[in-house]
Amino acid sequence: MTNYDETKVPQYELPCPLTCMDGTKCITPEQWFHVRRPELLHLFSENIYGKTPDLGNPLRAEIIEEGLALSKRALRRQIRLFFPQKTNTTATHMDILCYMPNQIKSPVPLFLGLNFAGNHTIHADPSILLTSSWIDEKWEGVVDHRATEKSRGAQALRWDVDQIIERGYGLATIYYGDIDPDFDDDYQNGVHPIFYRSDQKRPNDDECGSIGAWAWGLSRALDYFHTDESIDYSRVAVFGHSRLGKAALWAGACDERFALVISNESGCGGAALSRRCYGETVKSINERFPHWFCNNFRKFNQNENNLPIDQHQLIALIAPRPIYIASAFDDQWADPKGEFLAGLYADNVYRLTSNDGLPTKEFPPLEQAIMGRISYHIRRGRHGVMPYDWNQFLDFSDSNIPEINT
Ligand code: GTR
Repeated sequence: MTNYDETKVPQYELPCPLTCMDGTKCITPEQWFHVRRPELLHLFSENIYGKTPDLGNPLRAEIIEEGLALSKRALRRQIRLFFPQKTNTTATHMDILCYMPNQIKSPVPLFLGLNFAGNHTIHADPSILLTSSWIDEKWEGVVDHRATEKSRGAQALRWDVDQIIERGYGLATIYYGDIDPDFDDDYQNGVHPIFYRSDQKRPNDDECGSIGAWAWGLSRALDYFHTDESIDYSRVAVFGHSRLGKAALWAGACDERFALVISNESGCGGAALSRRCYGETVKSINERFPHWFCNNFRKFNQNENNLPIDQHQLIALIAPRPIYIASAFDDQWADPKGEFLAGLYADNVYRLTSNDGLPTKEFPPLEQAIMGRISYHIRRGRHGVMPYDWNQFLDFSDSNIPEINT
């Protein structure tokens, strides 16, 4: 039975982000960065998301299409990144769709986020290439798990492309199914076979599942941005909604090159504290989506208190880089309060590393965004990405992104 009753949240004690495994408490940023941060990263890899191999070289990139878009206000660029090929691999490449403001000549800061149903769904622009990857049939215009012309622009409400461009940012997106199709096939499709050693058939219990693979793809896009002169590589924000918010948080935790992180309603295994067991739980997520996390995470089904970590420490791994955590009131499944508390309990690490953190201890009223280096809002309405969310993310980025570059 799903618990939505605050009085039934079990008693719990959270592991302290600043206390090292040998009991020493970090009192300097150096201790955090050299001792505690690597410890936590290791614990998250081993117990929740799984380890992701380092393949070494950046992926080979090819610009496959370029043109003016959005009534000439933007430059559209589509880049194909090729995965290294092995005989048993079906995944060959992922496509990055970029829009850059046309009126700005200097390298632009950029939002990078995975999308759920194909790059062509984020805007009706007819020049966006349709993905040939597997897509869930629950999305509009998908036939036999493939994209059709009918699905163009189907997710446009979630991507405020015009406003993003208007405010001087670029936007880059990748269809997450190009990296790993989102169904349980024992990791035979997608990029996992590329990660396997010669005698390996599936990930070990401490090796990455799909979320780890999606996060890996985000970092490979960042490698590419390093080579693209129209993008300011030092000012790339990683954004994600729901399961893709979990991937964005994990990417931001692992890859310190991401300048800013935005989690929209990422819930269980994302920003929400596991120990609260409110809404979606570790057991329910592992049972419904056995391919998302590493197998070791299953040890904590109905056993959250034995987790050596909790999700506030995932937020802490992003410090001192700015983080925005967003919730929606009707999305109790994602435990808005647990998401807020993860931000609050990461505050001590932010104060130690940046002298700034979450400017409140109180859960805020609806649609009153709390803006600090850790920011939070809960809006009215259901699970999704709404213009209200993008308005806050853009304001937050305006006040936090320039600073990063100095
Ligand atoms: C739900 C899942 C959540 C969230 C969501 C989504 O079914 O339980 O953890 O990730 O899907 O991605 O839309």
